Amino acid sequence: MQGQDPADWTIPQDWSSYTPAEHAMWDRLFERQAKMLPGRASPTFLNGLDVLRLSKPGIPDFAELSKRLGRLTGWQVVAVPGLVPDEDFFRHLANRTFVAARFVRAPEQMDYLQEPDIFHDVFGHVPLLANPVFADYMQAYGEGGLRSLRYGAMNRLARLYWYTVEFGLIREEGQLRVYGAGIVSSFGESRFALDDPSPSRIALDLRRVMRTQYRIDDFQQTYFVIDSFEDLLRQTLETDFAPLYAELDGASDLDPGVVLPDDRVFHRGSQIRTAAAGS
Ligand code: HBI
Ligand code: FE
Repeated sequence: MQGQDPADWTIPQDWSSYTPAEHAMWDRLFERQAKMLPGRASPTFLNGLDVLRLSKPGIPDFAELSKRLGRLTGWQVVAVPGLVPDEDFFRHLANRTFVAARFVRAPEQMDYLQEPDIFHDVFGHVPLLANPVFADYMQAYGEGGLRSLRYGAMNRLARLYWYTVEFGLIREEGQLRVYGAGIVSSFGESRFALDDPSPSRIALDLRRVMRTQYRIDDFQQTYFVIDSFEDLLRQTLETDFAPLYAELDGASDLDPGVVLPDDRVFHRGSQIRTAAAGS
């Protein structure tokens, strides 16, 4: 059992204290996504749901989940009160520990909540940690995050996390699929990210993503597409980030909705949703 040490931020999940209403909320959220994700989510994500037995009813017990996950990729899931400071978050990832909220959203938050709850963190993030390549990527991200703090470049790495781990798309068998936790855990955005003409869909390039700002209060205006998790990991491991951070210091930030001439564009978004919201 992890301690209460502040830099650790972990707390007991206290699984037995969940109420029937909280278990029912998890089941409602799970059923809704499980019905609409086949054919829409990356098969790697769907496979993770299966091998981790996340499809069984009720809120997962992190101790059981961590045993299964640990056998597959060495990752553990531990409970925290909510968002933890970046440095502590990175250190957990570098140690193959995924920190997950233990609270379940309220019924009125069914369709949107700002702060990640257990459904976002466990249904959204944990299945891909069962995949060895993505498990390596998340650990490399944590190690890179700790290094980025020395260059004051945390915000650039946060963008990479946002446009891959949270809101990433992947092209598999020529089709675009969702894999980002923020998308797969969201009923509305699982559709919007693939089907809606409003957002752009652009091939991921590290430099491009690290210059691109993001919205936290609405669906994304641009989704970045990777060719494979292997390619994402390779780009990250092969990059020497120190000179990249220096190079990016000379480049301007990009608004979330722009399309550049040398972007590899799968879909040029109309940005109608944002224009309408802005009016
Ligand atoms: N804390 N618990 C938790 N979960 C996250 O996903 C998280 C975080 N702190 C910071 C953070 N994510 C992002 O800003 C990372 O890019 C650092
Ligand atoms: Fe998240």
